[in-house]
Amino acid sequence: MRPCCRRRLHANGTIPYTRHPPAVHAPASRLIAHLDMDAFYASVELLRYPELRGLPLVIGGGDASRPARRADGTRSFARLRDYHGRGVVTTCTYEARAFGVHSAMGMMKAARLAPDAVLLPCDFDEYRRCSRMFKAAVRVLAPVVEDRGIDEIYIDLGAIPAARVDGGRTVGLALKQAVREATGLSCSIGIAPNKLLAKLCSEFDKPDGLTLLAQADVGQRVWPLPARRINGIGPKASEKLASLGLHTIGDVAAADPELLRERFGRSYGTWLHEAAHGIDSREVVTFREPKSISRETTFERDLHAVRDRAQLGRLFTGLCESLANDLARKGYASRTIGVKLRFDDFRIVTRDLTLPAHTRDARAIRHAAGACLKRVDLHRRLRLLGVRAANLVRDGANTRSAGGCGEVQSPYAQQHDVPLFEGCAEPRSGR
Ligand code: TTP
Ligand code: MG
Ligand code: MG
Repeated sequence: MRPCCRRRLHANGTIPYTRHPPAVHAPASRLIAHLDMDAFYASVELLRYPELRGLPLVIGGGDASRPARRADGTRSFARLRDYHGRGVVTTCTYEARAFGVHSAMGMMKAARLAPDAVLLPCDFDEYRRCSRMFKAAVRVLAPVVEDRGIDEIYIDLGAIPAARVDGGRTVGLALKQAVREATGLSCSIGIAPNKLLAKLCSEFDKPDGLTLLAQADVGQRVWPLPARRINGIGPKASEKLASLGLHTIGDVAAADPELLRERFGRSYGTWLHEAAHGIDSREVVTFREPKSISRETTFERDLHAVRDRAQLGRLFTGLCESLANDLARKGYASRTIGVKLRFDDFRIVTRDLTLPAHTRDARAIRHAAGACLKRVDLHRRLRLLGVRAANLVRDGANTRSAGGCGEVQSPYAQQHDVPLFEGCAEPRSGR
């Protein structure tokens, strides 16, 4: 890589840059697609409630927002204006986004922007089912796939000769068609020489988009974008970049890499420089062992360990049970069980415990998580509770058999000495 514009800071602390950042040598050309489903959870809901098509729809309500059947057979839906609580929007349709609503926005704020929007609760089982279906459809055409979560994948198109002919356009269209036929859902695809650019450009033409981006297009199509659009530049880094006068990806590309290293550390500074030049040599990884699996939930109102003991007990047990189910479904067992708590002052506390043997037994998880909780000062009220399984091994290897490590027994709290919160099991999931 050739050094570029080695200049020091301006007197005002900003990094000087040139209008035309110099080219940086890129590795041999590859062809990688990033596929991301459009408004995924909301689009899945539209499959079963087609009468909501074209309307603003927000996903993230609780059980109270479940649709009801009227006497005449039609369905009645909850509206956002009727929502009271402090849940956040999980996702929403593009019609709702037109009102300024977006994922992670507080529901009450969303209700002010789009009071007439329809509200539905999450159905993770259905989203997971559709996720498996779209991924299977892609693998029929292009088997080298990296799973990046419930609604997105990277696909290595290198092994598909047809993809070379037109830069991947025909294969991209075929992938979109296959996903639509398998699920009834639309997705957006970006095709580029690496994962970083593919992920970036899959968003260029959402929803239902297909974007091809070559290395030579980086200057024209990528550099004008805000630095935050790069996956890996979060709010803190973009704030720090902005304080240095670096707002666009082009600004970062033109900045002195030594200065970036000085300000952001050797490794992240080097990565920033390369990412801004559209350089990324990561391979498409077809399988990755998870480091941990967790479940957490934010409460509708703050709960106190003593005054809301029964409710907390039920939630806690439900989390442990969901976690045990996740471990069983994914074929893992865990030796380190941890808890995460967020208090009403937003302070986060975690505790964990390493067991003598691996387990995925819900009772053993509940017991270990309860022991972790005993090590936390619970005088303040809680906003969030989470349970985490780490130190994972695959299927059955070296696992504890007590209670049957394969099948999770449910409900189990009635049969068990619940260490802190008490109550019966009621499975409930959080993200
Ligand atoms: P995204 O792909 O980020 O969003 P999306 O598919 O809803 O919309 P887009 O068309 O912009 O891709 O996330 C996939 C799903 O993950 C989304 O449907 C809901 C869920 N999700 C959350 O639960 N919380 C979040 O903060 C985000 C961003 C997504
Ligand atoms: Mg998506
Ligand atoms: Mg996504």
